[in-house]
Amino acid sequence: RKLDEIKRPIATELNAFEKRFRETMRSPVALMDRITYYIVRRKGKQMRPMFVFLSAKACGEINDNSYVAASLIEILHTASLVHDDVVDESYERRGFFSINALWKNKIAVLVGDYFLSKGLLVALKHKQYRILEITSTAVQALAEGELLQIEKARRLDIDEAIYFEVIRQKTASLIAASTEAGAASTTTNEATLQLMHKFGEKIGIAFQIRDDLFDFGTDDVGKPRGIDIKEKKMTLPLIHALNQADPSDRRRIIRLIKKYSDKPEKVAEVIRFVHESEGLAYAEKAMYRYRDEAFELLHQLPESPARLALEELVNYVVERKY
Ligand code: 2DE
Ligand code: MG
Ligand code: MG
Ligand code: MG
Ligand code: MG
Repeated sequence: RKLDEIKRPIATELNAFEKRFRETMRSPVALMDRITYYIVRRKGKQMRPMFVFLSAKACGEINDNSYVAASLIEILHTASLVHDDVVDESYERRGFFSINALWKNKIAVLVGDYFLSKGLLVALKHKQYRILEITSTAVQALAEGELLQIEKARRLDIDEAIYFEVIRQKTASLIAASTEAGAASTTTNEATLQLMHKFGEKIGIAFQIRDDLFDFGTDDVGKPRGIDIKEKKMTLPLIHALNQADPSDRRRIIRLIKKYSDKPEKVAEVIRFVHESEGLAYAEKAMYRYRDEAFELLHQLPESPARLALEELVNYVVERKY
C-alpha cells in the first residue's frame, strides 16, 4: 500500500503536527529562520513521525505528549542529517543541495547544534523526562555509530558483526527511539516500551540494509549508485561478496576500493563484482529476516488499526523504491 493509505489512521495528527513543528522551529535569527524554511520545505517522507504516532496509537490514546515525542524525533533527525552531510562531505540531500553545500560547513554545524538544543528543550519544556531520556540515548548512539564507521572505514576492516553494530547505532537507534518514545507518550508500561524499542530497532536495521542495497542499483529507479563505495563504506552486500571471493579477487577488489574509489569505472567494477556474487541476495535475505523479527514483536501488541498500519509501514520500508 502507498504511504498515504498507511497514514490514514493518523492523518489528522500528522497534519496538526506539521503546523506545530513549523512553529516550534521558528528562530529570531533571520539566517536560522531562512535555513529552517529551506529544510522544512524539503521534508522527507516523514517516516519517523509516522512511527511515533502509530506507535503511540497502538499502545494507547494519542495526546499532547505524542506531539512532543514526534517533534523531538523529527528535530533530532534533521540535526543528524545536517551534521551527517558535513561529516560525509555530501552536497546533496533528498535530491536538493545540502545545507553545507549552500551555506558551508561552519553554518551547517551551528544549524545542527541549534536543532539539537531546540529538540532537547521541547522535551524539557513539557517535562517529558522519559521521552528526553529515550531520545538523548539515541543521539549518543548516532554519534558513536558515526565514529565507529569512520574508524573502521579507514582500514576497510569491517566484518558483518561491525556492520550490524554500525547500522544499529547510526540508523536503528533513532527509529527505535521513535517507536519507543511514541509508546512512552501513551503508556508507562516498561515491558511495552522495551518491546517497542526492540521493534523499532529491527525495522531500523532492515531500513538501512534496504538503503545500502540501493547503492548497488538493484532497482532501476531511485538513488544514485556507488556513493558508499566512493566513500569506502563497506556495506553488507559487499562484505558478503568479499567473504565469498577467492583470495586474489578479494585483494583486487579491496585495492580498487582503497586506491581508486574516486574513479567511476573502478566503482562500477566493484558493483559488478557484487552483482556477480551472492552479495545482494544475501543482504536481502538478512533484511527480510529483520522484518520478520519486527513482525513477531509487533504481534505481541493487541490487534488494532494502528498495529495494522505499523505492519504496513514496515513492509513499505523494505519494499520502497527510494
Ligand atoms: C546516516 O547515515 C546517519 C546519520 C547519523 C548521523 C549522526 C551524527 C551525529 P548515512 P545518508 C552526525 C550527530 C547527531 C545529532 C546532532 C543529533 O549512511 O545516505 O550517511 O542518508 O546516510 O547520508
Ligand atoms: Mg551520509
Ligand atoms: Mg554518514
Ligand atoms: Mg545510503
Ligand atoms: Mg539514507
